[in-house]
Amino acid sequence: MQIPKIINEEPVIEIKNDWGSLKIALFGAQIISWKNSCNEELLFLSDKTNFNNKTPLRGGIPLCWPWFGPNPTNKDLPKHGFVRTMVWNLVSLTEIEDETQIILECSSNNQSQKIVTLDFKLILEIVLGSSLSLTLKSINTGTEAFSFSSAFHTYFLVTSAQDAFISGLENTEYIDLLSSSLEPLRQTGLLTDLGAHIDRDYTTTQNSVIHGSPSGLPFKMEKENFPNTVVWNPGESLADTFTDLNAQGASKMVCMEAALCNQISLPAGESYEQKMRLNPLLLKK
Ligand code: TA6
Repeated sequence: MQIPKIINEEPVIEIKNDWGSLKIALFGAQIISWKNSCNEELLFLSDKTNFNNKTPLRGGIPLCWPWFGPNPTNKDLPKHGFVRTMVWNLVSLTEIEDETQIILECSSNNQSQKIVTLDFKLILEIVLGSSLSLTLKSINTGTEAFSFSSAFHTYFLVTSAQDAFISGLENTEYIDLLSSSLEPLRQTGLLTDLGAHIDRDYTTTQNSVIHGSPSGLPFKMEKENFPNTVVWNPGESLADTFTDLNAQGASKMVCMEAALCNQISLPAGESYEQKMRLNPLLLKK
């Protein structure tokens, strides 16, 4: 088993195989780098990320759980839940033919019980192969049902957010989270203008494709049990007000997120599996 390296004071697992490489911070089980076999970075990580083991890391693939966005009943609770600021355990790292599988786990503890009294265990399987796949298993280890929502809040690296675009959402409905109206709107054509402030919840979606990676490859996001696709960029001027991002960073990122925005109930003793696969549309090996 690999001993995590310490990068910026964070324990980080580094994986390399014929398909590329990954860096995974145990803090949040967060993938903070994914490179292809040509050593080209595919994910955005802000230069201003706070590596302080307290605040969420700005970039890569944060995991939002047990709620996505603000907590539905208590706005004082941390946005996007709390497992992105928990330290996860590395369970196994296995080579399966030319792919590498990493299993990470986290469970309710004193820290999480101070926020909400849920008894849970999460198992995250990451597989680096021709695609990058993440499977999250949420297990209710308690005696009562609880509700949760979730997301893989992926930050894609793009050459220019202004020029990047998303296909696959044409003719689907979305809620504009920047508007006070919750009236659904309909996407006509490709989703462009991703450099300006955008925050949209496409409510019933299948696969979508992001175009504009410096690798030259479009990336298809395939998902199971994540009905929503959320698209977010703060835009340059808002990004400049963040402590962990700036205008230059915002111009190089687009979040295209596999999300379950409406909470679902998980009965005691049961589990629920959700999957996201990121697939470069032309493979380089
Ligand atoms: O997924 C979009 C969103 O919910 C936006 O509203 C925006 O705030 C973003 O997530 C980032 O949230 P964070 O808590 O990581 O700053």
